Amino acid sequence: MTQYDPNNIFNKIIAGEIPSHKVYEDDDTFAFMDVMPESDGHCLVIPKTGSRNLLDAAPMTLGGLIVVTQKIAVAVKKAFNADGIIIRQFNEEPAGQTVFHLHFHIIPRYEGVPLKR
Ligand code: DGP
Repeated sequence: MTQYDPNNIFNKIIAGEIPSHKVYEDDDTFAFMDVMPESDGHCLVIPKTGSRNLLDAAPMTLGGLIVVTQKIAVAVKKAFNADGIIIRQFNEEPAGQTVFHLHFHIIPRYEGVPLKR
C-alpha cells in the first residue's frame, strides 16, 4: 500500500492553504463543495487525519466519518430538494481515485435529471 502523502490538495484545503466552499467542519471532519460537481449540491466529506483512502483508514476515523457523512447527506438532500443521494468512494487510481486523501462524495440525484459528467 502506498503511503499517505500530506502534500495533497485536500490536506491543503483543511489547512486553509487552498480555498474551498466549506459546508461543515468539526474537530475531526471537514466538508466542502466539489469543484467539478456531478449534480447540484455535490460535496465531499474528508477526515482531518491523514488517510490515503478507505483501505488504510483507522476504524475510529471511518466510524466518525460515516456518521458525519449521513448527517450532511440528510441536510444536503433537504437543502437542495433532491430525490435521492449517491454516496461514492474510490480507492486507488485504477478504481478512479484522483485525490489521495480519503473522501466520500455526496451526490444528490433529481428525478429525470442525468448527472453532469
Ligand atoms: P476522486 O478522487 O475521483 O474520488 O474525486 C476527487 C474529486 O475532488 C473530484 O470530484 C474533483 C474534486 N476536486 C479536485 N480538486 C479539488 C479542489 O481543489 N477543490 C475542490 N473543492 N474539489 C476538488
